Amino acid sequence: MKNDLLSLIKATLIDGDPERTEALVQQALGEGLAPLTIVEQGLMPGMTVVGDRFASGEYFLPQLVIAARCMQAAMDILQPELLRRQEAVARVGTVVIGTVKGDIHEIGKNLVATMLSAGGFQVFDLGVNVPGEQFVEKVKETGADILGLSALLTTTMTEQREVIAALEQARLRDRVKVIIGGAPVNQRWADSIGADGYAEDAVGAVALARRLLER
Ligand code: B1M
Repeated sequence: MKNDLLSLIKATLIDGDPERTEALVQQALGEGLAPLTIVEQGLMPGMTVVGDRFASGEYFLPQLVIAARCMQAAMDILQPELLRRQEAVARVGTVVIGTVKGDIHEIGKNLVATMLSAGGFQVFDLGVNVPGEQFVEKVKETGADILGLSALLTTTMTEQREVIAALEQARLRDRVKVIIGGAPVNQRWADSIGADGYAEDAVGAVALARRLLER
């Protein structure tokens, strides 16, 4: 039954029907499904199909846009739930996060920011298309422990390296841990640009951030 509901949610992204996504997500919560399960087993698989169909030329930009709308409608409902369930967590550190310059993908970054907040971090989310100088300024201003850089495009992942260079130039690199993520990047890329860590998903990002602050 729960799997049926998750499959239906997945299908709404593929079909591009935000109102139905919203209704089914409400129903799933009402039936006791955990918000993160809805994200990981309903919404994200749907988004993966949309992305694959876009890559193969079967779908075009409008289908990407509407799938993003479905995701956003779902996250508007799920985000408060994700935060509410972790209310009692003690404050563990401060994170500045954003999607790098040239890149406007925000869904994954938003999810990472939400999970970090739920995991006890104070989060300053700079949004999308963030220039390196803005990351540097915010790290300076907030004294952040962690800087999170999201990139979804092979053409923008190199910007993560530029931000690290900008931190070095501002003599802030040894004061902040840099974590990176996004579909085209991996641990090897993180190592090659001198980041402190890479996380594959939002849950992994929280675990990584906590681990880095324990050292
Ligand atoms: Co675009 N897009 N897109 N897109 N888009 C991808 C990324 C693409 C892979 C699709 C494809 O071809 N299969 C492809 C990139 C190819 C490449 O470079 N290798 C692509 C392209 C080409 C483009 C455009 C260039 C299309 C065009 O205009 N011709 C254009 C670029 C715009 C720009 O940024 N300058 C573009 C535009 C868009 C929309 C605006 C329409 C929309 C985004 C809307 C929005 O965000 N508000 C969009 C979407 C929706 C996608 C796909 C379909 C879905 C992305 C998504 O939201 N996934 C995507 C295909 C795909 O990923 N399957 C695609 C769900 C989200 C929860 O996952 O973002 O991966 P994700 O985040 C995960 C992890 O990656 C990780 O945790 C998250 C949660 O688990 N993570 C981190 C992310 N950030 C992290 C940071 C961390 C740690 C973990 O630490 C700091």
